[in-house]
Amino acid sequence: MKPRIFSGIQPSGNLHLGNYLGAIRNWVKLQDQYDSIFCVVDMHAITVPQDPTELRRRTIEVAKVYLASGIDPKKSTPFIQSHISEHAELAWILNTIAKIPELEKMTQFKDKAQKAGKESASVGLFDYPILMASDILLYDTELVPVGKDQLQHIELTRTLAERFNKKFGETFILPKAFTTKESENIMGLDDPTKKMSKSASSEYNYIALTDDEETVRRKIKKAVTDSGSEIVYSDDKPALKNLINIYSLLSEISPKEIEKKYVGKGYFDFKNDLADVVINFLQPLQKKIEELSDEKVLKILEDGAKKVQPIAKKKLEEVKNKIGFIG
Ligand code: AQP
Repeated sequence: MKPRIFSGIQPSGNLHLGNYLGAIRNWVKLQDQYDSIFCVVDMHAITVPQDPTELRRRTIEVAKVYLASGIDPKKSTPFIQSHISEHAELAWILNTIAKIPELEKMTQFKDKAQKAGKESASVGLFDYPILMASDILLYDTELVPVGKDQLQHIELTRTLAERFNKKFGETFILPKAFTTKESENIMGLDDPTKKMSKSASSEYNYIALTDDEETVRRKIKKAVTDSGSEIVYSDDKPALKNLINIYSLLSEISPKEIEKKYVGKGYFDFKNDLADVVINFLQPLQKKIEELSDEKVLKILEDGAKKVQPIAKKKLEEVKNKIGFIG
């Protein structure tokens, strides 16, 4: 039996290059070696307000991106989180062994609560990492391919699994995070100190996977750069480093080679070529997305839910039995 990986993306906005380079790209590579489960985490998405019609549309859209990017339903299992009620049930049980300070120190909660205004942040937003732990632990996941921003949540998942195992006996596998060095964090085009994010207030923060040619050129033109005019890959130039990373990951040309290519040239040439690289990547992906019908995608998601349901059911029954619930 192959070891299992689990990961997911929230249908909370337009998917962007960060989601692709930080997560989906790795999933596609890993699906041959691992028993792969990829979820559209709609229950996570509602931790911040969502328009119901948009949520439905985006849930299907995220699944289309998975499939168009190369997630193959013959090798992997995509499904919608809310179709498997065990996620919420296990999250409730894990809530009872998690400690409030453990959640209070989660960076993502602090950032998002600040964005929402502390008074308006939902309890669901606070509890988000526990639901994520439940997603992962339900399926005996060994590896979780995520972007760097999620590492703290995986650490908490391990802590909770260990605590449960100690208290009630061996039940959960302790999962490990999987990240790749280059794609650890794709930063915002408008601010290289913050990650590219679908819920960013400005559309100039991200390149959405659905952006058209004109939009990509406009956003890259507007992307912030550092002082000086040379194209160098260095920590002192975080904005440029981020743009070179995107260029490199999408073109498979190393940052060193990119530096060489632009000796004697400036930002104008570099940004023009970067826009070409991004557009050349996005256009075939967008064509594949358009070719997928909603009906076909929903069928794949339903089949996926049917496949994972018995795994989730069995694990939850084991947990309920161990904590003393009458089956
Ligand atoms: N900027 C990023 N760089 C690398 N990886 C990223 N991911 C997200 N942003 C970047 C990875 O994408 C996966 C799905 O993320 P998510 O939708 O579950 O939530 P998120 O991490 O909170 O992503 P966003 O885009 O910032 O969404 P919002 O704004 O809705 O919260 C994860 O594996 C994540 O690491």
